[in-house]
Amino acid sequence: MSLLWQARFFTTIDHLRDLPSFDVPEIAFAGRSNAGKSTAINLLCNQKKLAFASKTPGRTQHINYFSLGGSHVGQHRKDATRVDEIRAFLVDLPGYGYAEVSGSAKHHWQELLGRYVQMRDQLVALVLIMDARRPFTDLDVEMLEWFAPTGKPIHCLLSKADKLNRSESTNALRLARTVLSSYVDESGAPLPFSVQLFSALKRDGLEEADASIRALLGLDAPAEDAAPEESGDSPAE
Ligand SMILES: Nc1nc2c(ncn2[C@@H]2O[C@H](COP(=O)(O)OP(=O)(O)O)[C@@H](O)[C@H]2O)c(=O)[nH]1
Ligand SMILES: [Mg+2]
Repeated sequence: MSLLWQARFFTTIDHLRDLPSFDVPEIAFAGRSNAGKSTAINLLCNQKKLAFASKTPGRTQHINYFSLGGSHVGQHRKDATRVDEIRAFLVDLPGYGYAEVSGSAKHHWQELLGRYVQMRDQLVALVLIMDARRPFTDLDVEMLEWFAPTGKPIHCLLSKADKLNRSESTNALRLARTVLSSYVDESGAPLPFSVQLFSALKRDGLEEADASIRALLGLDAPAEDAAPEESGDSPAE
């Protein structure tokens, strides 16, 4: 059982001034509308309706926060989250590139997304979800380039990998690695960007994604009061 299974809805915000002021790490999920972001979050968190997955894309124009820790699986939904026990947040960003969002609303969200990923200190990494059949669209590249200057990691999920056959998947992964390795810092060192194939439908890549997210959030470190001799054994997946 992953710690991500403890995720529960925390808050939804429309303005950056309303971002939670907790000093815990958060990881944000970004991607084009319809890329499979909600489906991926639900699967990773083992909950059917945590994030809103829909056939009508573009509906979730808010930033949704899900807390990890401070609650327990099986706890009643209405029980209060113990905010002092929250260990991390998963952040569901509004999907970008939805054609029917009007000009000014689109602009508002693009700007908000850009400022959030560039300025947010608590943000430790980005999970960028791209359809494996058409990754690195202009808006994905824009997101990559907004975030690159922070020097923080991006873990890419090439989603809906079940739509590709074996050789297409291999090629998609290889190509994505090539694109990502072209991003370097001022000294020419590669940025901490990684990528994997992911299929929510077939649950392919689920363990790898889960492990990456937990590692990026620093959730694998033993709890503070744990006896030192008990470390070393990792819990079963
Ligand atoms: N074949 C396939 N379809 C998927 C997968 N993940 C999501 N989808 C479908 O893609 C559509 C958009 O998914 P959703 O999670 O709502 O995308 P979001 O807009 O990025 O949150 C839905 O119809 C999903 O059922 C996947 O792994 N494989
Ligand atoms: Mg969604």
